[in-house]
Amino acid sequence: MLKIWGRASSSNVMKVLWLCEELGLPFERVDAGGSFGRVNEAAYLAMNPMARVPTIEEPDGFSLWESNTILRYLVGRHAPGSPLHPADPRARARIERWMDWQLGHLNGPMTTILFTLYRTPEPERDMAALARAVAEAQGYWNIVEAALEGQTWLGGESLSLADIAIAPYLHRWLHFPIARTESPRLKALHAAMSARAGFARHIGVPIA
Ligand SMILES: N[C@@H](CCC(=O)N[C@@H](CS)C(=O)NCC(=O)O)C(=O)O
Repeated sequence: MLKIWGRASSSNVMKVLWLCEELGLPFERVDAGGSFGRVNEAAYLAMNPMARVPTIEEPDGFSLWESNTILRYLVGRHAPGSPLHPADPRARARIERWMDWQLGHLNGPMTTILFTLYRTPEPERDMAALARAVAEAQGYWNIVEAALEGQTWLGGESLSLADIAIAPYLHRWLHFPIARTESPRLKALHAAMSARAGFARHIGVPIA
């Protein structure tokens, strides 16, 4: 059975868990990272030299790290040509750009907000950095809000890896105790995600 190494509270682990549910793929999740440690043990580092989560491990010993690469790999292996990650180059590229954008742009300010509000004691919080991160993230979410005009899903007509890659961050953005611009299309996307069992189980949970 597929083994997924990583704590359930990790956004990057959450993406992989939701995809496995969409694919109907049985898996065993093993706690690692954060207070669970393990990521600096030699056996883990041999699979993932970045000492981060998630890492997937298949029964024959094949292992892989980088969450968005894992998403692409699992669709390619278990549901090639699926609308989750279609074969058509243009349809695929429209989805992949949001995956790269999530990693290259959205991730930074969203991590700052999470760490400031949930991982740092109140007296030690850098509120100026928090304000800068909220402003930057708001700009990025405005881009998503505009892109959703006339469509429910981010990458096209149906659920795709674009949605799964941004899902943990969308859930957090809409639930962080911060001031946000009204965003009806983001809320509609979140509602559509919430109707999927895998999202509800692994992502639509209290922020920790
Ligand atoms: N680009 C990597 C980032 C992986 C990453 O930074 N994961 C975080 C959790 S979201 C982590 O491992 N943090 C350290 C830890 O949990 O011990 C990916 O998408 O997989």
